[in-house]
This record gives sequence, C-alpha cells and structure tokens, in this order.
Amino acid sequence: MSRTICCLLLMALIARNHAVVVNIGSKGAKGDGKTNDGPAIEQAWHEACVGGPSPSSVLIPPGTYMAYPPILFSGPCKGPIEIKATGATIKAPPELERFKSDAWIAIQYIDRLTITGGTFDGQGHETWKNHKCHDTALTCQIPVNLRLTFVKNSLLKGITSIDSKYFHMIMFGCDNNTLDHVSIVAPDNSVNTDGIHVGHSNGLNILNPKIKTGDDCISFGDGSKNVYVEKLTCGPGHGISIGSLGKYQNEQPVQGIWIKNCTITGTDNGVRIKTWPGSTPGLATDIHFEDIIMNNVENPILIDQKYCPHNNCKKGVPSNVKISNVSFKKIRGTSKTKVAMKIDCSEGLCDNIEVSDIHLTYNGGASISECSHVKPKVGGHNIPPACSHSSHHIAV
Ligand SMILES: *[C@@H]1O[C@H](CO)[C@@H](O)[C@H](O)[C@H]1NC(C)=O
Ligand SMILES: *[C@@H]1O[C@H](CO)[C@@H](O)[C@H](O)[C@H]1NC(C)=O
Ligand SMILES: CC(=O)N[C@H]1CO[C@H](CO)[C@@H](O)[C@@H]1O
Repeated sequence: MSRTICCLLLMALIARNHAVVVNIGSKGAKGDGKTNDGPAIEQAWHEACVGGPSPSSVLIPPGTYMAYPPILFSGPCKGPIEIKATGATIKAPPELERFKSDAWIAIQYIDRLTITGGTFDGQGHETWKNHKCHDTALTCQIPVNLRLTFVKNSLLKGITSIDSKYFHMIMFGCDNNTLDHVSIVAPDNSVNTDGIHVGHSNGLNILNPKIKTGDDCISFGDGSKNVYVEKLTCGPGHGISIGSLGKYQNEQPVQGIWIKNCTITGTDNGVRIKTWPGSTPGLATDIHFEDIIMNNVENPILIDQKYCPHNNCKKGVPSNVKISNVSFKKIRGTSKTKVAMKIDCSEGLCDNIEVSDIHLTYNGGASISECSHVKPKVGGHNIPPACSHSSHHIAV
C-alpha cells in the first residue's frame, strides 16, 4: 500500500516536471485549409501554457490550417513555452467582416516564448482594394497579422508573414526579444503593410530579416529603445523609418537604434527620420545607420522634420521633436532621386548629426545633398559632398 502511494507520488512528480507537448491534431485540428482550426490551436496553447514549470510546447505539424480570428496566445504561462510550426501554413480568412479586433494573432503577457517556423498568411488582397487606413485615420480597425504585446525574453525564428491586411508585425510593450530570420512578403502595391513596427519596447534584436512589402520595412514609433537591426534585406517597400514622431501627446523618446549591414533595394525611401511640423515635444537620439547598400532607392538618406502626408498638419510651423546623436556611415550604392541625402531640420532641433563615407550616385547626373538648419560633422570621402545645397522651401 505504501508502495503504491509512493509510486503514484513519483508518477505525479514525473508528470509535473515532464515537458508537455500538445499536438494541435490531438485537439481536433483538421489541417484541410478550410475547417476553422483556430479553436484547436487555442486549446493546445492553453494546455501547454498551464502545463508546468518545464518547457512546454504546442506542435503545429506541417500542413495548411485555416484559423478564424482572433487567435489568442495569452500568458502568463507556468514556464517557458514554444510554438513549433515549421512547415505549417496558417491562413486568415480573407473577409474583413470576420474580424472584430485589430489583430489576427495576438501574443501577449508571455515570458520566454519561442516560436519556430510557420507561415502566417493574412490573405489581405481584398482588404487592400476596398479599405484605406491612412495616417489621417484616428483609429484603424484593420487587423495586423501578428501583434506581440508585453512579451519578454523571447525568440521568434524562421517565421514568415505574408499578405497581411495591415501591418505584418507589431511589437508593443515588449522587452528583451530577438527576431531571427523573419521573412515578410506582400506586393509593393499593398496598402499599409508595414513589415515590423516597434513601439514602447526595449531591447530588441532583429537579425537577418527579409522584407518585401508595400510600406515601411521596419518602422519605429515612440518609446522604441535599444533596437539592433542587422543584415536586413528590404524592398520593395518604403525603407526603414524612425517615426513619424510628434503626432500625439506625451510621446516617449526613441533612443538607441542601430541599423547595420543592410541592403535596401528599389524602395521609396532608404533610411529616414520623420517628424511632424507643429508637433508635440519629443526626442529621437542615439540613432546609427552603418554599412548600408542602396540599390536604386529614392531618398536614400532623409531627415524630414516637415513630414506632412495628405496635407494634414500645420505647415510652416517648426517641429518640436529634437533629433540628436545620429550617424550615417558607409552608405553606398545608387539613388533613384537626384537628391541622395536630405537633412531638413527645424531650426535648432538637430544636434550632433554625423555623416561619413557616403557614396551614392545618381544615374541622371551628379547626385546632390540638401540641408536645412544643420551643420553635420563630416568624415571620410562623400559623394555627394555633405550639404552641397541648402533647402529653405519654407522658412521655419
Ligand atoms: C534576455 O533574453 C534571453 C533569452 O531568453 C535570456 O537568456 C537573457 O538572460 C535575457 N536578458 C535579460 C537581461 O533578462
Ligand atoms: C549625445 O551624445 C553626447 C556625447 O556622447 C552625450 O553627452 C549626450 O547626452 C547625448 N544626447 C542625448 C540626448 O542622448
Ligand atoms: C550590406 C553589407 O554590408 N553586407 C555585408 C554584411 O556582412 C556580410 C558578412 O559579414 C558581408 O558579406 C556583406 O557584404
């Protein structure tokens, strides 16, 4: 008798410390590409999440799964957790009417999450045709493919996001995470399909991403801190963008952004910092772009303190966002616009801007660089020469 109890106890202990692996097939997922497998995926998540202190995992075997929104991966979980989705394609329904929230897959309040592989297909074609969600829209109910909020110490590797209805990925309120070998694919005429948008997050490595999309490859909203982007290939798309900043009250600084060893091809912009005229006060500082190849890029290097899409701003009023400690180094290749570098600051707001070893040629003649209200520190040899022209279209 005591022996039986001992055995049962031992078994219970083993079960508690044994890694839980939950295959979504065991929860009824069909993987026929039509049946809504969302509930099976969520059930598997829930079981793995409460599994115990040992690392648990959700297994999504190779196949094609339809998953209606919202798919919620919510913590806190009992221990580290992994979603293994290598070879699996998960599809969102194309119809926007099925979405009641602004995310298709919402990942939140998790510590030590790993996601390995998986293709997340937003099927956004119809949405891009019928809906627009401009910067002028106050709220936008079009769902992002993957929204990570309050996720920390986590790793997403080898995941693919395609044809999102809106932004592909948003990281908000996150801390100490890595995205490795993330691929993002949408046509260049898709609408508002930013690749990765970061906001209010600290400590993020984005390594080896490949992004082809219709909007910014990577964009940084206020409160982005300590972000390293390495070996990005970007294009088509709108390049890498800090901002726009200064649109809302109480924006947090953008501080500590390193963009290194990237290749940008055929995009509307290369690397830029954009702030609104007549804006609320703000700060963008310690931002470094280095070792970047530009292939036929419009506006390869741009600081724009008069950012005003759709004419929705107080034109002719200075921006209020300070830009300091910014460097552009070793940026080479071809510019699609004659102006290869433009640093257009509001008076007294740009401080310690550094430019060195720029080599950007223009195929219709010599490239030029335009500056306003800025005296950059210049190093190395630069084509075009730094600030060869001054730009004062609007006196601000
Ligand atoms: C950041 O996350 C990694 C991976 O989970 C972990 O090894 C590391 O200890 C974390 N760093 C901090 C400062 O928490
Ligand atoms: C810019 O860099 C200088 C010198 O490293 C430093 O003293 C200053 O605090 C930095 N400015 C901001 C706003 O971080
Ligand atoms: C664009 C760029 O600088 N690419 C380089 C990134 O780093 C690898 C390896 O270190 C080089 O081979 C690339 O040329």
